[in-house]
Order: sequence, then C-alpha cells, then structure tokens
Amino acid sequence: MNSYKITTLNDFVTLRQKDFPYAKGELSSLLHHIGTAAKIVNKKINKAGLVDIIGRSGEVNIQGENQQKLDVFADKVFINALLASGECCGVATEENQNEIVFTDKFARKGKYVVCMDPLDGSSNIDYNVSVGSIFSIYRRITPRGEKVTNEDFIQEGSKQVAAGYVIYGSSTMLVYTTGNGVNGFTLDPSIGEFCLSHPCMRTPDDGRIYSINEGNYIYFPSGIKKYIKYCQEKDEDTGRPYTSRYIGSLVSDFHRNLLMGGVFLYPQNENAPEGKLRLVYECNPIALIAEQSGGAASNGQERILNIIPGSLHQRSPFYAGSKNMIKKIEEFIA
Ligand code: P6P
Repeated sequence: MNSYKITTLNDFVTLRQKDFPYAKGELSSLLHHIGTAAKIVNKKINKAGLVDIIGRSGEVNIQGENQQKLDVFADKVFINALLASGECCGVATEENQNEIVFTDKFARKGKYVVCMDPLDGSSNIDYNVSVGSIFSIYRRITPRGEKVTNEDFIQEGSKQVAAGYVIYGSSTMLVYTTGNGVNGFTLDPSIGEFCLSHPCMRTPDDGRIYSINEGNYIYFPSGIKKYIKYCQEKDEDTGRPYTSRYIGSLVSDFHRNLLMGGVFLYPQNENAPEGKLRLVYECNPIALIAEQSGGAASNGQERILNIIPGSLHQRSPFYAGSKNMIKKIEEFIA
C-alpha cells in the first residue's frame, strides 16, 4: 500500500525553517499568508467566466495599461494578506505608483518588504489563458518600527531572501525558493492545500524550446535576430531547429521551460527601448528561481540579480532559462 504522504506548503515551510538559524518563523508566516492569498485569487480566477469579474475595471494602472478587474482584486487580496501576516512592513506592486507603507504598529515592526506583480499576464484572462502572481521578498534596510521608504524596495535582486510565483493554469501551483533550491506545490482543491508535488526543481542545462514574441522581429537588436535564425537552423548535434513556444504569459512560459529546458526572451525593441518586463517584481524573482534551479537570467550583458534598480517600475531586457542557452544568447548579443 503506497504511503500517500502529503506535505503541505505550511508543513514544508515550517520544516525548512531550520535552514534559517536566525529566522524565528517570520518568513514562514509571510509565505503562509502568500499561500492563503493565492488560494483566494485562484478561486476568483476559476470562476472568472461565470461572475461579473472579467473585463476591464475601467481604471488604467500606472503603466498606462487597462486594468482588468481581477488585477485590482488580486492586488487587494495580496496586500491585505501581507498586512495580516504582521511580518511585512510594506508592499510595492505593479498596480501602484508608489510603495504601500503599512502604518499599523504591528506591521511597522515587520522585518520584510514584498514586491509583487499580483496578476501577471492579466490581458490573457478574458481568453482563458493561464496567468500568474509573482513575488519577491527582501529584508528591510530602514530600521524596524519606522515607516518603510523607497530604498527598501529597490534593492538588487541578489539581496532577495525569498521569491516565487503562482501559476493559475490547468492546475494551480506555487513555486518558491528561499535560496536553498526551488520547490513546487500543487493546489489540491479538495483539501484547499498546496501540496509538495515538485521537490528540488532543476532546469536542464540545455533545452530545445525558445520563447519570444516573434511578431516584434523587425524591431529586435541584430544579435537577437541572429539568435532566432540560429534556433531555426538544422543542426543535429544541438537538436536544432528548436521548438518555438510562446503563451504571452511570463509565468507560464517560464514555468514550462523550467521543467522541460528552454529559454524565455523579452529583448528591448524599438517599441520598448528598455524591454517590457519590470526588473523589481518580474525579472528579479524569476531570475532567482532560474538560478536556484540551475539555470541563468541575464539582461543580455549581465546577471539580472546584479543590477542595482534605479526606480520601482524600471524595465529591463530579460533572458531566463537553461544556462547554456543563456550563454549562447549573450554571445550573439555581444
Ligand atoms: P507581449 C503579460 O502582459 C506580460 O507582462 C508577460 O506576462 C508576458 O511575458 C509579456 O507581457 C508578453 O508581452 O509584448 O509579447 O504581448
């Protein structure tokens, strides 16, 4: 009789707490609350087709993008959960121009700040394409008890104490790292728990999938154009031509390549001179997951996690996935 051993996210986080001699459960509590928020967002997304939550909220977010109602909902759910954790003293999200400062006396003593894209790929929601939530956790720089300031949120990615994403796809998964490898949990709706389903996730050094919006081909830098042609050439030794797979939802494209091997590319182009993806709450967390699972993440010239952010919503060219493929891309760009 096979032992049907369930390790829930909370079991796992508590178990792994001993990896952090200094942590007295604060990070565990934060991750627990993120998991709870993900379940609430998941419930809403699964019913999106049924209740009047689909479509635009009528607002435009600071990126000038039409805000989908679920974006707004997810933003509120995660912010409330982080406040409730009592361990987080402020949050920066894609949906808000400035960081949100928690003034509650409890939260102000929090050790951590969180940067989030509460619902990435939301333009896909109306078409039932999978979307994701992305989070990045730092220890605050300013003294505990005081209000957080912008500097707490624009730290370089290598300073993250934890990062992860939720993918609301054919199943809902939460994938995260605290710097000791990457573990994936699948939501079992029958018990309402994220259960360990992908322990010690590793991305292959090489892959045969490249993910890029080739519709922008004419706008790409020449090195990227050459790399795309390289992917399409016939060469048995390297398994080319590769397969092109692009969902247009960062978390989904990245997650597939993490499991199968492959590379995601969002270069700068004439329409997006700095690239489209945001460094602080999209590139950095995904980059930490990429590296912690044996892959790599670059802006074409340097390691994403080494970039010192200048502002909360700055963008960056972004390449992430199998490390040998990232190296090849950097060679073509050079
Ligand atoms: P494009 C979704 O809007 C998003 O921010 C990412 O999830 C995705 O990878 C990218 O934009 C897709 O952008 O320009 O290819 O539609």
